[in-house]
Amino acid sequence: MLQLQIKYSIFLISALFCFQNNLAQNNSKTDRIIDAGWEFQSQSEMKLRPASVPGCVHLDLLNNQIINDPYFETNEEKQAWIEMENWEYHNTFSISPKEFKNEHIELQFDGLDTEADVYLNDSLIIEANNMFRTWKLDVKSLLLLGKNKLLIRFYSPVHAYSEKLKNYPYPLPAGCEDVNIKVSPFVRKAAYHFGWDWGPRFVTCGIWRPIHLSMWNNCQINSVHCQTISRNEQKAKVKVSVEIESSSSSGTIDLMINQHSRKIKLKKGTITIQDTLYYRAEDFWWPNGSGAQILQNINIEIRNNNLTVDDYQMKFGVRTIDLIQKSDSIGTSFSFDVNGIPTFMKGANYIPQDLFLSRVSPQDYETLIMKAKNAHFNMIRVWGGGIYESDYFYDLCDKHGILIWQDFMFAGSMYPINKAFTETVLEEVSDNVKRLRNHPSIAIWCGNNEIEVAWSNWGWQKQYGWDAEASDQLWTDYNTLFKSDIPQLLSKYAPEIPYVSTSPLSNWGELANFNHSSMHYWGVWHGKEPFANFKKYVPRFMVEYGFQSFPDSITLSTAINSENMNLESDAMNKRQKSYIGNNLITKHSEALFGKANTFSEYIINSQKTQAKAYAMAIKAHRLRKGHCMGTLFWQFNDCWQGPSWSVIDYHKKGKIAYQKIKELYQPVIAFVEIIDDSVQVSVVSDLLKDIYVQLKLIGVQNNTKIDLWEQEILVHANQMQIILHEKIKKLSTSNIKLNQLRIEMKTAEGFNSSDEIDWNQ
Ligand code: BMA
Repeated sequence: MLQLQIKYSIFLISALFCFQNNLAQNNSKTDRIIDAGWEFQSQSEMKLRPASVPGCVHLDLLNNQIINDPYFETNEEKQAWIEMENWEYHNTFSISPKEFKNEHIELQFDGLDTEADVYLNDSLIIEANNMFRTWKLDVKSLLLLGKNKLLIRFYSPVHAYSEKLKNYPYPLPAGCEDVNIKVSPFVRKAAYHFGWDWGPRFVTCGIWRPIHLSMWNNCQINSVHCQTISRNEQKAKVKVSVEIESSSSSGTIDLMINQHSRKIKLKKGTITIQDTLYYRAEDFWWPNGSGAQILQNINIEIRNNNLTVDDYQMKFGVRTIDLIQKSDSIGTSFSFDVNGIPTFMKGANYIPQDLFLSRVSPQDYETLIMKAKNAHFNMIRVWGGGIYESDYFYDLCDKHGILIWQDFMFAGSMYPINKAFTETVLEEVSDNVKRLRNHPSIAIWCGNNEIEVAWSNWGWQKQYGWDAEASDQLWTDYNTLFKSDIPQLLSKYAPEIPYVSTSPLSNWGELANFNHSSMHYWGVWHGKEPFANFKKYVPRFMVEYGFQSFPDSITLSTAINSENMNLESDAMNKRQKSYIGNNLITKHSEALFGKANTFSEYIINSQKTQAKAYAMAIKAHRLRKGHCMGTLFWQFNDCWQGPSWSVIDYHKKGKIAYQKIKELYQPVIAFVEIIDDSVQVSVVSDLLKDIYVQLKLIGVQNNTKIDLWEQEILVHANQMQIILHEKIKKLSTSNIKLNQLRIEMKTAEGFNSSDEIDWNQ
């Protein structure tokens, strides 16, 4: 009897187990984030305190009142000790019996900054060495039912890499790092954390992006790739590729791609399934100013017996993008065709919004991208000394039509390229390319910032004492990574998006170079050339140029005590990170607006001076539309309260130049120039349709205005047109000596502009 009872109980238990196991098998994939309950400590103090995840050690120290605001006064230097410590992050999380039944339980770390060992229940599971990578592994065999321990130990990159640095055969240029032991080229960590010429040095560390625990059975969607593979004026063809990972070698599943269902035979490993979707021209995605930003829903689902196993939703923009680099009568073009239309790019260079990235809020992203959209940007460059931005950033760019020039994260340095370095970099590239490639905003990948131009023009070989052999080795390694390994990976994962190995491709040293390709023109600022040179040096595509100004006094006062609100104070002086210093700002602003009586006046004059510089440059670039097909000024935003080339300060306040740029980037705009003794009026249109504009030319003599000429003109789509070229004597009957000429433009669509030029003849 007892035996029978035991048998019966065993049958019941195993039936229940089978039933539960089946349930687990049929369960859809679940994902939870391990964000609560974290604590941190330094290895030298060993005292646990509450921590925030995602976050970083500086913010945790701040929240625990161990340190004061890192951005305040000269706290940057007082807090340098933080980068010399190792920091531990501890947590426990629990696994329920139901969760434990899943076939696969994976831990995924979206971002660990940077050099870190990860322990799960005292087993070392990951040795992380790259802030930009996603680390994922199946930890089912290490998990315990109930409580599990997670420990992440972050090592000071300075300590971790100084040995490697010592053993490396050659000294390496290291961005803007300004300390004795320069480890930044060795660490795959945001270069600006080590200091840049617009921001402080805070070599922070921590869990900067979420940690997921995801559980699945049988199979899951690994990645999706959507690409517009062909397009004509009527329609476009989109290829959707879905990579499925399966742990079972038999059985079938249903794969749904936008309601289109098909049966898939499972096999162990990964399989890729493709589908084709067709869209009409009305559904195309366009950049801001060229048309609407229509996003298509792409829904992918795996089903087993009518139950969802895994699903994936995204928004996709149907568009093609081509980078045109052709030899022509003057040199080499550099321009983008979007949906086959040559598109003049207007925008700026973007830097990370903070040194401590977890405190950049969705609201911060929205404010900045809306400011870009409202100022008629259609392109932003995510610069290589920062980070691959958050998904939300690219979602907003998709939604508002801002194309992205995406650098890979390398800037102004040479790297210790060897097998291990290349391996982690290629993982980083594939993680980020797979994450970003479906965004219609991604227009171009660029290998790095300024390495080729520096190699050929900045005298590195002499400065770092490399002999021929060293130079040869470094250059070969560079070429292997940026001209072979990375493009090879891109041709596999995102062949539809153009790639250039570096920016710029041409150097500003010689006038003839402006007929070739992409350019960073730093003659004004680093070369201390006059503003008028912006007019002289117009490239085929301007990726960087700029002039500094100070942020507003309210913004500065959040970091500087009132008694130090002057140029001479240590606190203010140490905010100026460019070797050029404040003197150049003072020189130009005094020449234009006179000596400032107060510091507030100095700030305003610096901003007016910057606005003038940017206006001169943008006018010159737009007037040469055709020759020049893009203008991206340096820089859009700030990462702290300090003087910089930005037009939006750390607290998101627009500087005077922001307003000016908003006017200058309008889709249609009129400009006046004086060429010899003639007045020339031109209209530039980036619109894709013809439009009538009303133009009025006015002469100004002190406070008196004289109407000189007026006309309504049909301006052709996407062109620069010279409307008037006339000797001033023919336009003005009066003998009054004019001080200024002004062209005013109005359109029925609400575009208004006015441009003026001093008349000294
Ligand atoms: C550019 C950028 C940055 C720098 C800026 C100003 O070349 O790439 O490296 O902040 O110059 O010097």
